[in-house]
Amino acid sequence: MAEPQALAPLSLVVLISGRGSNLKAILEAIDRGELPARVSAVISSNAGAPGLEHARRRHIDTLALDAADYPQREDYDRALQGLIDRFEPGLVVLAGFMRILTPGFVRHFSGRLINIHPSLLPEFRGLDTHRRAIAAGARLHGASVHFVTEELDGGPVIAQARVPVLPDDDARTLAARVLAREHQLYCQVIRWIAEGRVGYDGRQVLFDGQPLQTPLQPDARNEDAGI
Ligand code: NHR
Ligand code: GAR
Repeated sequence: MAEPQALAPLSLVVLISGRGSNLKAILEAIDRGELPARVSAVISSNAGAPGLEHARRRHIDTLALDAADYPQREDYDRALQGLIDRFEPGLVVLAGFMRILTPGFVRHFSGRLINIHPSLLPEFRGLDTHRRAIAAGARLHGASVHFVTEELDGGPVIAQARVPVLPDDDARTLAARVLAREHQLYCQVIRWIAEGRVGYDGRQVLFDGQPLQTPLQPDARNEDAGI
């Protein structure tokens, strides 16, 4: 029998627009040896994104692509695609990336493009999710990781983290509670993809080779059932 081989680390390109706390959580999980991946590049839609600094400090290639230089969305996305392809990533990770991506871009990276969205999809697609969840009287909120398709926040969901909405919550306190869970959730999903346990066949999510019926809930605890 051959010895089990260490997996080659999955090469990631991470796209951000702002703070970059999910990026930071990914880098820290890699540093702790919990994620068999490497961040090959970080690309921001905004040159002033604080998240770029995390990457620079670690001597990771960073790039910023300013929308003002590309009046047409297709041109921006073609340039972005060209930058990403140079790194030949196994996975492209949207981490607080705030631009809608064109169908050609999404098709090019199909099956290797994931996003974390701050709601329990299919609820609250789009922006401003925490305020909208509170306004709707939701008792349960959270985050979802999904493969990106042409349909905005409509791609197949891989995994979710559920978070209670507390009576005194405002959008800020709720966002902070969700964000802490996002960091764990995103690292777990990227680990499954790196291990080859999660994939996408163009239609549905596969987990250990089987179509996934409902989103995974990596650290659901028994008491969640009572929420
Ligand atoms: N692109 C496609 N094709 N499909 C998805 O599912 C995508 C996507 C691009 C980004 C992230 C998403 C989120 O998690 C995401 C998913 C930006 C907007 C948006 O309206 C909406 C959803 C998401 C990201 N962006 C505005 C735009 O015109 C700009 C808003 C701003 O700059 O503040 O691109 O929520
Ligand atoms: C996260 O909450 C992420 O889910 C959300 O923005 C935040 C980014 O935080 N993403 C979107 O709303 C995508 N439209 P971060 O920059 O600290 O990772």
